[in-house]
Formats: sequence, structure tokens, C-alpha cells
Amino acid sequence: MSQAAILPHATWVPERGSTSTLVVLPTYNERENLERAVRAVREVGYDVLVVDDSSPDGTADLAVRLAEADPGVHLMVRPGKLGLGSAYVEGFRCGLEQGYEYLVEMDADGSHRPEHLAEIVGTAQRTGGLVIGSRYVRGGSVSGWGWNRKLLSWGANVYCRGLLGLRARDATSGFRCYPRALLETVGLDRVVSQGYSFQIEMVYRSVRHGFAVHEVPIHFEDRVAGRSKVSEGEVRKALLAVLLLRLRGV
Ligand SMILES: Nc1nc2c(ncn2[C@@H]2O[C@H](COP(=O)(O)OP(=O)(O)OP(=O)(O)O)[C@@H](O)[C@H]2O)c(=O)[nH]1
Ligand SMILES: [Mg+2]
Repeated sequence: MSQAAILPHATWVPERGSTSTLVVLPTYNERENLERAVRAVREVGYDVLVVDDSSPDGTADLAVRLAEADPGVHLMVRPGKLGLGSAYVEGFRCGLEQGYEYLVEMDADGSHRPEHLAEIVGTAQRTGGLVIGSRYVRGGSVSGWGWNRKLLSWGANVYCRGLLGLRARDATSGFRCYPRALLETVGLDRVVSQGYSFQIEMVYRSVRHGFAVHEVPIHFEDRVAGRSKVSEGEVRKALLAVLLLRLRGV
């Protein structure tokens, strides 16, 4: 995007940057974390699209400054908190329109270390499948979480694996890479998850369409600053969404 500005997302038209990989960073109140995340991704050499849901803390103002200073940083601002899944759907749609070949999910809160990016993207390039940065394969780890947060993450994975027959150890991880062909085959228009169940739905749909799912180990750290957006309500919604996915199929 040559001239960064806060525009209604429907009229936002970025120019494709210099790389074939776009890292989508969804943000809701990540003002304290965003600059660090954007700089780290840019150092690896990938373009960035921030999808901000009009965060009350002014994350978008900071994102405008970052986008103005760097043509590899783009911004989409949406009118309100519309959910993590829908942020990725809109971000990916935009990235595909701009010609990017590899679309990456990454949290903006410092939990996902940029040094894992090259392996995650490289594995997607090599295999053509979905690649998940996984906390629960050999070599992966989680630090900074209490037992209750660990239990929630572990329980969510057991539930999804059991209900949907997924073999991925970390189906809820939000650090991953999709090749263009996968997203085009799966069809972003068919995705029903607005919130956190997006992660699980995308693994399920990828498998159902015959794409391989690979996991590469990551070291996950608790967010650097700010608060988690995973509320009890969000968890309940996600668990129900997975159940509906099971009942309806894809
Ligand atoms: N645009 C947008 N971003 C969101 C929304 N909900 C969460 N995010 C962002 O998505 C990323 C992941 O959200 P987190 O709250 O960190 O959730 P999490 O990483 O699954 O869980 P924690 O480990 O508890 O932080 C962060 O960068 C959030 O700011 C949303 O509704 N819209
Ligand atoms: Mg987080």
C-alpha cells in the first residue's frame, strides 16, 4: 500500500509487495505488542498485513505509522470486533487477490517467535500442504502458562481430535502457513467459523480436501503484554462450532 490510511475495509486495496509470502497479523488491542511483531516479521523478509478490528487502544494508529514507513506493511481496519476467524478470512482473501502464494497466520502478541517462520513457510513450499507450528510435537514447548491454560489447550485438542478424527497434535495453534492452492480448493467462502474455531475448521477442511498436514515444533511463549481475548464465551462458542462441524460435515 503506497499511502497508508484508515479506510473502510471494503475499499482498501493494497499493492502486492516484493515477496510471495504474506503474514497476516490479526489485532485487537495489541498496541503494546504490534511494533515488535511487525519488525520481527519484516526482518525475516515477508510482507505483513495487519487486520485490526478498530481496537479501542488505537492499535490501528500505530499500524498506519508502520505502514507509512514501510511499503511491505499493509493495514486493513474493520468496523468492530468481528472475530479472529473472520479477520483471517478477509486477510487471506485480500492476500490471494494481490497474488501472494503463501499465507501465514501469526499472533501479534509476541507468543509466536519469528525465527520459526522460515521453517514453517519452507515446509509449506516443499510439501504443498498445511503446515502448523506445533507446541505438542517432539521439540515443541509452551512457557509462561499456568496449569489451567495448559489444560484448556490440551483439552481443546483432545476434543477436536476425537470428534473430528484429526491427527494433528496441535489443531488449535494459530501459527501456520497455507499455500494458495489449498485456500483456493478449500474455498474461504465456505468457512463458517467467525471466531477461534477457525483454526480447527481449517485443519478439518484441509484434511477433507486431501491436503497433507505437517507440524513443525515451535516454542510458544505467553503473550508479552496486554490481555488474552480468549474468554469463557469464546471457548464455549468454539466447542459448539466444532460439534456442528462434526454433525454437518463439510
Ligand atoms: N482482528 C481481530 N483480531 C483478534 C480478534 N480476537 C483476537 N485477535 C487477535 O488474534 C491474536 C490471538 O489472540 P489472543 O487473545 O492472543 O488469543 P490466543 O493467542 O489464542 O490466546 P492467549 O494465549 O490467551 O493470548 C492476537 O493478535 C489478538 O489481538 C478479533 O476479534 N479480531
Ligand atoms: Mg495469544
